[in-house]
Amino acid sequence: MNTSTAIFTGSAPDLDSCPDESMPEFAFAGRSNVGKSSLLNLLVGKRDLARVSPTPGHTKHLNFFTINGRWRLVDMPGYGYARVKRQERGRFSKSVMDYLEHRPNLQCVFVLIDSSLPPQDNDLEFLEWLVDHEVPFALVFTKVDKVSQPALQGVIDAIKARLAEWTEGSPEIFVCSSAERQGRNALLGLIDSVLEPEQKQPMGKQAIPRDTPW
Ligand SMILES: Nc1nc2c(ncn2[C@@H]2O[C@H](COP(=O)(O)OP(=O)(O)O)[C@@H](O)[C@H]2O)c(=O)[nH]1
Ligand SMILES: [Mg+2]
Repeated sequence: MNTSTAIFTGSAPDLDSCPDESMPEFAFAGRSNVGKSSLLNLLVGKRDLARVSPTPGHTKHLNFFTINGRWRLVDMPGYGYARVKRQERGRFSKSVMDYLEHRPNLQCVFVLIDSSLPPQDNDLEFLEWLVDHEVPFALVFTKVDKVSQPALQGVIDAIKARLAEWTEGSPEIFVCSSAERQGRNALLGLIDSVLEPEQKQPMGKQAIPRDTPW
């Protein structure tokens, strides 16, 4: 898929302020500094559409980007950065949880996980929360340029082992490096398969059924 246009559509502090529900949405979630904004920029082929923050914990709103006038990417506030003020830190931000639980046009959450770190408690808590709330998700291991192949496999296996404690299904897994422009086509391929159901899958959300959280 080409991403011929990518337009910043708005910033929402909470679910009520989100844009209309007319377009399928794909959200990027993960710890602050995991590489959400960088990966979003890689997907749309722009260097600076989403701000790559030098200050972790910076993005506190849901940021919406309309792609090809047809679907949206959503850059979500990161969780778990210790220097964010305590009352803003929470477990995960309320706006994120409300959005994930109640947004009808949300197709899939890409959960970004830093492959250069051992599994982090807040990543695991977030994954368990998604499983519990039957939110469709895929795993995206970021910054793979920083790790060896065996180390990457170790991190992936560790996360999969924890997920297996909560669900029988297994999510799609992507490995990405924004620094080396790796993973773009695979991610766009998943998005395409949801948007173009006649190619492979049944319509829309049925491609990633909410009642089967992997
Ligand atoms: N080595 C490497 N660094 C990355 C990669 N992606 C992001 N970064 C760096 O990680 C930091 C946080 O990235 P950012 O996209 O702002 O993360 P966000 O807080 O999740 O949006 C920045 O300094 C990026 O340059 C990657 O694929 N490889
Ligand atoms: Mg960011």
